[in-house]
Amino acid sequence: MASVPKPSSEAARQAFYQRMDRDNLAPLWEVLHALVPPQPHSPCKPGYWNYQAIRPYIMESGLAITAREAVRRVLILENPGMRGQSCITRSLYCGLQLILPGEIAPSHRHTQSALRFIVEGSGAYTAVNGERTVMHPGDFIITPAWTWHDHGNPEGGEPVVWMDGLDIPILALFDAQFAENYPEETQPVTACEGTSRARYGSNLAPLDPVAPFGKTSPIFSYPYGRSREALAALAKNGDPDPCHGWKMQFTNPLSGGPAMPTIGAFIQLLPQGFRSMPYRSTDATIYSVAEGAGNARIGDETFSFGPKDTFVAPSWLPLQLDAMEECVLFSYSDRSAQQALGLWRERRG
Ligand code: 1HN
Repeated sequence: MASVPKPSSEAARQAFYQRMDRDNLAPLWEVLHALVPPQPHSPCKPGYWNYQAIRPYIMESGLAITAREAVRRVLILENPGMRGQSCITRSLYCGLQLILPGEIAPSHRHTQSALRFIVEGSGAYTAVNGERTVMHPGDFIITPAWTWHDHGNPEGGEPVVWMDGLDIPILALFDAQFAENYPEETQPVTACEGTSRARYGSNLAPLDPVAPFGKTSPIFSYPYGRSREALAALAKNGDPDPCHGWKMQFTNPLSGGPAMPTIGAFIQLLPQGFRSMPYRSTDATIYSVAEGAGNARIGDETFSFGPKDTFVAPSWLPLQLDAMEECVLFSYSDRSAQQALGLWRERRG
């Protein structure tokens, strides 16, 4: 009768591992628990950037290098638990980009998708596939994957700073990155400003349904005025959600789904004195404060935030928001990607 073999000694095991190691083999049982944790276990930590404290570095970058030489003059917001990895969460990149009057950031395209949330200043533009849109604080702007894009700030204007959010680590995970430069510094303007909004963002759509940017929204600029007006109207009716206040997702009008296939973007209003019920979800989320001040409790850390500040809540750590004043928060996460793959979970309370 076959009997269960006697386990080898620890020393014999180690010798066994060393022998197989030479053939690029490793025993699963030594790493199984770490590979399949009972709940998210991330190197991503809560993080907070006070805009008034970091603004001098952003402005100093304007003296250190031109936008042309830098290609993109950006200070990366690195997650404190993942320094040196150019990411704010495991799946997303975040930076603050400066463009000074008279500067251009040259045209290129890449398979990474980008979003912009305008933090300070007006009058700079971004161009996407031949159409320019002028930036104002609070505007949400998309650069769909593989679209030519360049930025500029006309002479005589003011410095403009925006938050860039990109899905760089997602493309890196899949090794699906491609990039190329446009043959000239700026792409030609082929459509007047507002064309995309007229065509797709006016509760109208062309009769022949074409999605110019595939799964990404054909509207590449969502002005703050419109988002703010919608939030104000919602707040006049009904009660805020206990976890989110009045929170809305930026959508792709052709699909009704999220504006970008990998990144979800949101805007929410918290009335003055609102204290949210703790909330956790599997999408680590980056917040930019458009208006107001309050406290964000993330896990066991608490940050006091004000206008233009950034904070990040990792996957599955409870987030609780306290609004000392009426607040408007922009946020983005990889929720679109997780939902498309059936991975996303949330827990209220
Ligand atoms: C990029 O193309 C932009 O177009 C900003 O403004 C930040 C970070 C990494 C790679 C490409 C932009 C970027 C980027």
